[in-house]
Amino acid sequence: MTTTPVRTADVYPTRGPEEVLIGRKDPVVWSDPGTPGPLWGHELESFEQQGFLPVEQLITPEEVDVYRGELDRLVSDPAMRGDERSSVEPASREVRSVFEVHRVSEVFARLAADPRVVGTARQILGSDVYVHQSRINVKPGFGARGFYWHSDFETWHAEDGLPRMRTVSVSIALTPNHPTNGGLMIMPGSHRIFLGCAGATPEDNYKRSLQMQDAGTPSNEALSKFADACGIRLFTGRAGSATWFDCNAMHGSGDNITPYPRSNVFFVFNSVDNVAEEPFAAPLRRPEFIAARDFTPVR
Ligand code: 6CS
Ligand code: FE
Repeated sequence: MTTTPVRTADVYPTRGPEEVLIGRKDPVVWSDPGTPGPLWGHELESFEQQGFLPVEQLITPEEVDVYRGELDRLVSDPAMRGDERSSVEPASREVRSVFEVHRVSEVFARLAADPRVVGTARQILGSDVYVHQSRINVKPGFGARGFYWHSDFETWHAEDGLPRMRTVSVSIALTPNHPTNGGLMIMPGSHRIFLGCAGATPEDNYKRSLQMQDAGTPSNEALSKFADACGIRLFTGRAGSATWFDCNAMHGSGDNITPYPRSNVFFVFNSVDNVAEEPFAAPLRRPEFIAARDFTPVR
């Protein structure tokens, strides 16, 4: 007797025939006010309101040197170039991202488990957490491509089976984020509305979507409404700065045509009470290096 895969009710339908707007059904900050952790109460409130929290210095300049060195080592390792966990720039074929860096690299594993990092994720999500995805983005200069507007949760729900919005990302800058070199842009407050995208997920969509997303892309009309209502915030900061952002924040980044790389390390923490089920709107699961199936909490 075959057992049907366990999947909870789909409260965020997406990738059907029409685009849909659904009010968020989940808290943004899951821990009780006053819960101890790296963030102050007013910072948690700001995260709740905006859907993001910039941190001027999450790691020291000396630590940046260590992690930047590790990024350079990984990116220039010939073995990594051929590894399926590396994705390359469409034009230059330079390495664009390396996934699962918390498992590939002891150095990045330690950063994910650093109390300043995992402690903040636990404080926001109100539980133990595991790494759903990690990656280093090199975003070299001279034309590296950006990422078009999207909600990460829309993909993680549709393709990875994350049932609820109890997931938080942190992007830690390993090179300066200037206003000009393809920085992260987020629409403040956009995390409160789930935008279910139109259009079914093609088979092994991830092979294209990690270079340029098509399934899960909002319409121009929806993006115009979001931008008119929320505005757009560009994140700049020194190497060592970071941005925490909610899984459902509408965000994207531009191309980087300057000579200055915009490299970062990116961790996605998911609550152990929100583990991945079967995809809600995709024919197949994505590979485990993109969507973890090991739910062991980060200690
Ligand atoms: O598909 C994903 O999981 C990845 N894609 C983007 C553009 N952002 C989130 C995540 O790293
Ligand atoms: Fe994203």
